[in-house]
Amino acid sequence: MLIAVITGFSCYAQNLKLQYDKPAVEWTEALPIGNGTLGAMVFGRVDSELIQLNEATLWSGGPVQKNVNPDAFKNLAQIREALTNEDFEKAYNLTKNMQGAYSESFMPLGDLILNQNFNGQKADSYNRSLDIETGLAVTNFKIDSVNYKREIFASAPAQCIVIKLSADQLKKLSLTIDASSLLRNQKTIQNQALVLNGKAPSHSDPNYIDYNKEPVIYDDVAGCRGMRFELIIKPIIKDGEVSSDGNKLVIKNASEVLLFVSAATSFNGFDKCPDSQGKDEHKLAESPIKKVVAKKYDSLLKEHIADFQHFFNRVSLQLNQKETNKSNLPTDTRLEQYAKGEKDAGLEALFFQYGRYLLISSSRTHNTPANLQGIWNNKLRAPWSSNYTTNINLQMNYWPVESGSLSELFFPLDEFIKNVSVTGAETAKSYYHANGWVLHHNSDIWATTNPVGDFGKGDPMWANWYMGANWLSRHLWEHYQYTGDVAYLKKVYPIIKGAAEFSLDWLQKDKNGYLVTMPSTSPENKYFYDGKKGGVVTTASTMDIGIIKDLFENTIEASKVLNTDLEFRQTVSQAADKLLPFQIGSKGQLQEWYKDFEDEDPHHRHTSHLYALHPANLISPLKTPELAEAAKKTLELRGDDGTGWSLAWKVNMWARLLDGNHAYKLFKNQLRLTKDNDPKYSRHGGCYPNLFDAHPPFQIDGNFAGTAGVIELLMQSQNKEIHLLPALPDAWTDGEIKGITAKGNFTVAIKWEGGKMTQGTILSNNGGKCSVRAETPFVIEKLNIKSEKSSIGYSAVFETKKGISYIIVPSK
Ligand code: FUC
Repeated sequence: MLIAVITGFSCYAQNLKLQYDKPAVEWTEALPIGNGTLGAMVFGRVDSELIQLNEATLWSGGPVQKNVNPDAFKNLAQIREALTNEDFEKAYNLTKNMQGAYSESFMPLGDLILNQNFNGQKADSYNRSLDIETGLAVTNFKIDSVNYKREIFASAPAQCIVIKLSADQLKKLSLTIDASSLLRNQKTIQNQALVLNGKAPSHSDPNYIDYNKEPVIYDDVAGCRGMRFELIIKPIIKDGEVSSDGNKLVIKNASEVLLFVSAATSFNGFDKCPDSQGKDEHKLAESPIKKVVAKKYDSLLKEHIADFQHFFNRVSLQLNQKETNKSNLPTDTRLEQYAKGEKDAGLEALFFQYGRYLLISSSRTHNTPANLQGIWNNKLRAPWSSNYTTNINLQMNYWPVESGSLSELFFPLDEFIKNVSVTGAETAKSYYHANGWVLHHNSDIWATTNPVGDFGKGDPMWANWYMGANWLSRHLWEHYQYTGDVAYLKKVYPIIKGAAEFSLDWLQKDKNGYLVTMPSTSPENKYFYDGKKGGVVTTASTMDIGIIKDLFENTIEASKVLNTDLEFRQTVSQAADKLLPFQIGSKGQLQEWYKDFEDEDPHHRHTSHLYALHPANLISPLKTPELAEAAKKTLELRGDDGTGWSLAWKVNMWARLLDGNHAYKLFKNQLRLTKDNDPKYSRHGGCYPNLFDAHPPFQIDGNFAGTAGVIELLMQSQNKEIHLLPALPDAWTDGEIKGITAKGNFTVAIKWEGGKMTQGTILSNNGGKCSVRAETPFVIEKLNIKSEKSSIGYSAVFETKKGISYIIVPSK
């Protein structure tokens, strides 16, 4: 569907479709749809259509055990002593004693299979597509002069997936409908509907653990581990008849088939037994079906599109409109041509909007933020449990939520943070005898907060990382910064404060009187010491210092906004002043470690020590030019390759360094076609034929961070100002972005030609002061305020009125 966007400058159509001329073979060729809770991957196969299903709350396990490792604390003083004596090996081994159980895993729901017998006849005129402006996936093909069409969307208002099968001749639809699940289940036919009831495992080991004979278990003596679930598939047909064959539905000679797919679990909150205290999954799955069966397809589609576009249409992006438009080509062909070096700014804009599409489709369920794969997973043991990994990945998922104008979709993460602040307070107390709350590197729907690793079997390099609570608190603060919602800040302030309280207890004094963290790691890298020994556990990695400094600054700011907690503010402020300063190493780089150690892997995918540059804004070319230069050196040393998410993070970082061309180089790498089974296209970060980010394997964070990165190239709003076109790549000569959000709750539009801004618009949603910066001199129309030259570009400050748009044009 083409939708005209009235931009205020011009009227154009965005053509945002993924399309293919053959069915999906691999899962990463199938097309994702989702209503935030129910997800489906549509393969578009002709005679055996596969629609793989997920439900966002379907996880293995049950509520976390309190005080999971009562002996952990005993090791802490000894680790600190070993670190003071630089006995890194001892510190490493003792740190292992502080691990606990692994997080649980996100589970696949099942497969829906539609077998339509065409007596071996081949289809022609085949095409399938996903329109990301509507969330509608369509498969068309022709067999024996009949044109068949399958349409599918996941509706949030109707809380179900709607499928319509049609043909251009009457009574041509004969098919069987079956479902299966990798989880324990039983199928029945009830009221002409297929019903699959099942139970999730009581525990699943992560996919990288192979020492247990039974990695997936179902014991659930107390009814407290392993949630129940139900999947219902209900057909409504025009003409023909429905019957059953065993546990399959059989449809004969229908002219149109509507299928309604609904599913629910008994998940009732992170702290409730999912079985004995669980919700009634039957009622929950049945209730949407009861409502939709009486509705017309067209009105369900209309309702869905209105709901979806309420979010999607807020932002539009056009790049290089004069370039050859390739939107009529199959998406995989576009990716292949792009890999050969051909230009395709339309594909880049599609990838940008796809991140927003995926967030709208995966982040609308209470307590359940988008996980490592959003809500799409077909494996019993998904990579890294498809869990919440907090040393980068979970946070990255939410980078575009505010700037990409999807602020309401932050609520699942907001609720999750509240949950982990509860379990994390227990962990802080039992593990460290500390106040506040702590979260280590892995979590799940049960709000796990302990260090994972199965009690000493994991590597502290990833398992023992202490900064999850602190980093997530930045998201609460950012939500306030973007919305200006003081009532919200008041509600979440105790959580931000709790993270700061833990950090105050966690910090130790080093020999020079600086406050440092010990133990500490720099996820998931190693340093060399004593010649060639690889060390992991250290004192004060730069990331720790950056995260705590940022947290302290935000806590202080928040307490000022709320005019509260003066004494605590002073304590935090004194601690902030004593934090170990950032250090510049012998290569001119921002040092990653306490000492200027060499990295075991200089091109390591994590660029954790640059946290202060991005996502925080403690380092910037404007505020701290020397440190920004060191950060640049660090990025150069890390190189321009990496996993999907690593490339995306570097896009954001180069944008913050105001180097759009370097950022664009990384962004192009994000769009490198990846296919797991094709040596020509494998072994690199990039994206799959369905534009899912490839770590590889699929991991959705790179999609989201790529979207956020494009915004960072076109507009930044740290340093209490709006910077228009701060890092425009030369490759994007002309373009227009509309509807993005800047901190302070401003809606921003920018248009540029020949690499220069021609117009900016800032709509003030809250009123208040606005500082603007641009590369070239400008004037704010009507107010007649002229920009002044500054160390970087030109800037101006003006007072805004709520609801008023301000036009910014270049001055002669
Ligand atoms: C972090 C990364 C890995 C992967 C995993 C889910 O641990 O280092 O590359 O993304 O999370």
